[in-house]
Amino acid sequence: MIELYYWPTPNGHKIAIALEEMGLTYTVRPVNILSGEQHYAAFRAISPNARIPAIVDQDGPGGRPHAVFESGAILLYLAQKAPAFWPDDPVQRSIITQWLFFQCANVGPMFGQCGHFRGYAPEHIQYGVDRYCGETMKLYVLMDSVLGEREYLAGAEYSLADMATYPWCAPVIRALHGVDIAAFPHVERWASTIEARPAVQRGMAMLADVMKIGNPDPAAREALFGTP
Ligand SMILES: N[C@@H](CCC(=O)N[C@@H](CS)C(=O)NCC(=O)O)C(=O)O
Repeated sequence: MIELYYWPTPNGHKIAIALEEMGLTYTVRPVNILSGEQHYAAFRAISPNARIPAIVDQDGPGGRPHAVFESGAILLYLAQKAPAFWPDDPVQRSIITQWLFFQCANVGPMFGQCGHFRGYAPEHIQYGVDRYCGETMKLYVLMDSVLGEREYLAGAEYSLADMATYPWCAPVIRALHGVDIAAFPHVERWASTIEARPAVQRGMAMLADVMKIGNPDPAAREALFGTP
């Protein structure tokens, strides 16, 4: 049994989607990041950076519980455990890993800061908006060009890279980032194809009612953006 420490955000959705796609048995352990549960010592023992998602595989290697934090590491762990979405071909594995790391190192951080400066900063800081939303647009340009040449980010097959990237390009999130999707027709085609997958719909729906995009109240703001 896999325990999924989760809240319905783009990084959480990646793992909810992957578990659904892979058909692994799991149970959801909600971590309310708006009320500060990510800072509890018990959770930090699993996820030292105090962020969701994290998993504990009660049947880990050697039959012992194994905890994993960082969404990219979780996706790689699950793909190898299932096994699923982890092709035998080392070249294809390498390409998938590259686009997965591209998401974790670029799409997540830049889109996240774009959303922060557009939607959450307590004061309007134009430099922050320009810097991060500008980087976001550059990443959309790159993804649009890649997806103009192939079906999915890592090639002809749907992969871990798409599971990681799609939640950051879902309609409600790209609206937060001020993305005019009509300007990126290949990303739009790709996102629509992924949205139609039943496992993606189940993953995106997980605890969907508890999280609203918008300005957090002061307590949530402190939980999310406060000093240590
Ligand atoms: N690099 C991490 C990022 C995880 C992350 O930023 N999670 C956010 C939700 S999307 C979180 O837990 N935020 C709580 C906080 O910042 O206190 C990953 O990919 O897992």
